[in-house]
Amino acid sequence: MITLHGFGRAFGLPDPSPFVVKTEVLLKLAGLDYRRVEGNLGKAPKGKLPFIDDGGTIVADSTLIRFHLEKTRGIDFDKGLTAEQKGVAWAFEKMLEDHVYWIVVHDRWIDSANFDRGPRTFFDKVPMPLRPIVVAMVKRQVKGNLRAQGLGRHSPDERAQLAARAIDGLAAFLGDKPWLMGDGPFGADATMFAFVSSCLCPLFESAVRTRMEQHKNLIAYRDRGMKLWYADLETA
Ligand SMILES: N[C@@H](CCC(=O)N[C@@H](CS)C(=O)NCC(=O)O)C(=O)O
Repeated sequence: MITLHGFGRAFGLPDPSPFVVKTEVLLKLAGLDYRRVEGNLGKAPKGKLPFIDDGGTIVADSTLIRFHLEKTRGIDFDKGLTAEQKGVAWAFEKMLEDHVYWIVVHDRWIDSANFDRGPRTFFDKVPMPLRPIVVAMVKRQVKGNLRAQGLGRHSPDERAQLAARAIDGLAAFLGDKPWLMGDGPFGADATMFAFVSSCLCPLFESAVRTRMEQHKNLIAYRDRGMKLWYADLETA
């Protein structure tokens, strides 16, 4: 049995981390038995979640977990796609993971109202009077990461422009197909579902969410994934 170390259900989402959701959907797509546990960042091999424990083999990073599942279980999450389609799917995945992700992080952690509704609750277990110190420290780290990545240096309007281009591209490519590459779902849908549902999360006000809500096909895509993989949460 595979153990998936994530953050746990939060914000009305399967997990606050899109990378954990992606991994869980990959496990579901593969039809593998797994259990979810609340991970400990201090014990995570790369200091990030998700990671999995597969019978004693620890694998960290959602993409490396995908490779591990493909290698050890003989699964091909892209089965049936041409090399060109695989390239396109990969480019969309990485646009979401390495670009849109940071805009989502900015929206959740730097906007005070969003932070109070969401990430602040991660610290509820930290005892007072330590809590505000830990919150300030982690917020400073996140701000530093956003600056290092680069998106933290842009104005809100510039970030919104960048997000709009990505979201409009995703919506245009999806068109009226049920899944990103057509009759799927394929591996890229694990990533796409994770990010579309994260961006549409009603808890947070953001330009990303507003833009995404303008695309009915992305909303329908999120709903399709919820129904297929998280019917329990959909009705919760
Ligand atoms: N490339 C990694 C990214 C994972 C990641 O960024 N996880 C975040 C949560 S969304 C995390 O654990 N951050 C904790 C930290 O940076 O301290 C993957 O695909 O799994």
